Amino acid sequence: MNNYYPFTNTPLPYAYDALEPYIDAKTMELHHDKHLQTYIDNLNNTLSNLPKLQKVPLEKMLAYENDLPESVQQSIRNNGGGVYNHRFFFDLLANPVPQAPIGLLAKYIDHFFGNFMEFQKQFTKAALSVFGSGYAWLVSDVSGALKIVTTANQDTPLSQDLRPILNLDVWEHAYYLKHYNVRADYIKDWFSIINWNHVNQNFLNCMNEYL
Ligand code: MN3
Repeated sequence: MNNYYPFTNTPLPYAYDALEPYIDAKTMELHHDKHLQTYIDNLNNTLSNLPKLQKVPLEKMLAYENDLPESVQQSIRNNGGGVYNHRFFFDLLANPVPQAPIGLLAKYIDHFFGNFMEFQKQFTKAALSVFGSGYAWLVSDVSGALKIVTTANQDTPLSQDLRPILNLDVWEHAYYLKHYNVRADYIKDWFSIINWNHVNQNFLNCMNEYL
C-alpha cells in the first residue's frame, strides 16, 4: 500500500470476478481501473508542485484537511478521499467469507447495536439515507464506542476524529451495471462479501490506539 506521493493504483487483492455473483467483474474492473485511477491521477496532479505535502501520508492530509492550503483543499478532500475510501472499501471485500462478524468485534457489535441483525438493519438504513453519492461507515469514536455514520461525496470520517472500521461505497458507479437503480439489492449483496477477518483487524487496530 503506498501512502505517499506519487500514488500508484495497487492491484485489487482478488480477481475482478472474485465477488461474483454479488458484484460483477465489469463493475469491479471499471471501479478499480477507471474510477480509482482517476482519483489517483488527479491527486498526483494536485500534489505535483507541492514538495512539502508530498511527504505527508494520505491519512494525515485527510485528518487535517482544514489545515491544507486553501487552493488545494477541495481537490485533496475529493481526490485524496477518493483514493483512501476506495482502497479501504476494496480491501474489505472477499468471497467466500464468514457471514457474520468474528472475534472481539462480534462482541462489540452486539454490545452497541443489540445483535448483528439489528446492526445490519441500522447500517442498511444509513446507506439508503445517503442522498446522491457517498459512503456508509462503521467507525470507532475517541471513547472507543462504535457508531454508524455517513459521508457525502468522497469525504472521510478521519477529519471528524473518527476511526474507520468498515465502509460501503454507495455511489451509483459501484452497483449500477448489475443492480441498476436498486441500492437496497446492492447493500444486501454486499453483506455477503464482507471480509470480517479484515474488519475485525481494523477494529483491533483502533482499539490499540486507545490502550
Ligand atoms: Mn466508488
